[in-house]
Amino acid sequence: MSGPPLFEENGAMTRPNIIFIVADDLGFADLGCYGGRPAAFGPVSPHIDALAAGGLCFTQGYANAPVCSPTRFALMTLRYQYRLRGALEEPINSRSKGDPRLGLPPELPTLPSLLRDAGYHTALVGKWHLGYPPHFGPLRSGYDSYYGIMAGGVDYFTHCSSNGQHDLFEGEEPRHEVGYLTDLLSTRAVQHVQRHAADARAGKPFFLSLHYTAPHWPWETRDDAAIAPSLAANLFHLQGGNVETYRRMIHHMDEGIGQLMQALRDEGIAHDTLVVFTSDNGGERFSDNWPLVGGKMDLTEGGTRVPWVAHWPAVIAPGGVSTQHCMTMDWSTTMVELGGGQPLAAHAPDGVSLAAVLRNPAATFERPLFWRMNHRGQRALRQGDWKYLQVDGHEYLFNLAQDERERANLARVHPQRLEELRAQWLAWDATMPAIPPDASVSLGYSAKDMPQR
Ligand SMILES: [Ca+2]
Repeated sequence: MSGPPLFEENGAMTRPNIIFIVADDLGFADLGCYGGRPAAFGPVSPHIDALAAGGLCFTQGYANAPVCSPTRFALMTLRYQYRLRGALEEPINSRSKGDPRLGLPPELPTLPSLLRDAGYHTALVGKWHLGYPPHFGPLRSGYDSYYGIMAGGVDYFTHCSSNGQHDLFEGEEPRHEVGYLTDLLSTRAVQHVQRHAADARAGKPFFLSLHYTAPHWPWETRDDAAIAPSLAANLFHLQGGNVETYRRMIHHMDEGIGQLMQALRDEGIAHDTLVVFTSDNGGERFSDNWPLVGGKMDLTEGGTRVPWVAHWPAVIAPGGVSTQHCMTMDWSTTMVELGGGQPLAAHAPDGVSLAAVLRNPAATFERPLFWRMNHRGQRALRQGDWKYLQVDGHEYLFNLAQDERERANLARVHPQRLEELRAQWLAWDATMPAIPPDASVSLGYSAKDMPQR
């Protein structure tokens, strides 16, 4: 389980501080380091691009789901989210408030609880989206401290969710602050690093989850406070937004990440801190998922393939690119392992550790990845270069090495392979609880609001 970088010559184990940064609905090609185009104001993501240049970029990394809360269940539990009733909501919405089934059960071991038990200080700054108190909440699932939002999305200025209720909390107490949410989260993260740096240097590492809501709707930049009151009735913001606004929202997050990295350097702990950056699902309406097709809610590649950047000077060589196939729960499993956490046998991870890949990006291994969605009856399996996909009852077979845009359907060319992969998917699905009839699918808009492709 451990390798050279975890042990000093004297045998003492050195464990990294860990900062896990999640963007919300950020697409595969929204960042410069993933081929994104510069905006009119300049590069969109210079600080994240610098993290990639100084660390390791994954080109074949995925989210556990193409929508928010299911991916977060997997992130927290190190397991396929389909095992939990709350994760079968696509996604959890404000109507689930008070429902004792629809959240992350506090008795389960989690990424933060396993790290806390291993001696880490654990904190969540940002979005939770795994059910509401009194039944659920970050402080009940392993975080020592919490500052952020409980819902799937809030207005960046009023900090109210779709049902109009205030949704910014310190622990479980409402917190009222003036400011643009992305900046408030960045400031908190920087303060957190400053507050815990001395402990970290003295041997008590920290685990900080920094879950931005950017660049999720509503389409507000730091300069758009004036439009916030007009959005309260519908945060989906179907009458607004554009690519330039969207890119500025990413840029504001990127600036915060730049401040965070500067704080790590100022405190002298950047070398021994693992920073991971990703998105919880594929991009939404203004996102760039090129060359992938589809987006949020889809099991085509644009809905699930997301950026994965890892930066850890003590261990990861700069400038690396990895083709390792992986998904969210693999990263959770990796972080628990690097932190010396011990998953419980009764809740054995479905995730697989990527620690060896961080040390040697050329050392890839076979990693079949499975998905399913209630929405449109979608199924997907990635196995090597091949992908089995079902949408609306239609089956497809793609060779992603030749066609990652999933336009060249090989189902009739390779019927035997299609059959094998379908059988593999069905065998996996049989190990997961079925989708109950009352599981909800929530779409914010339809073709009557904007044309589909
Ligand atoms: Ca999301």
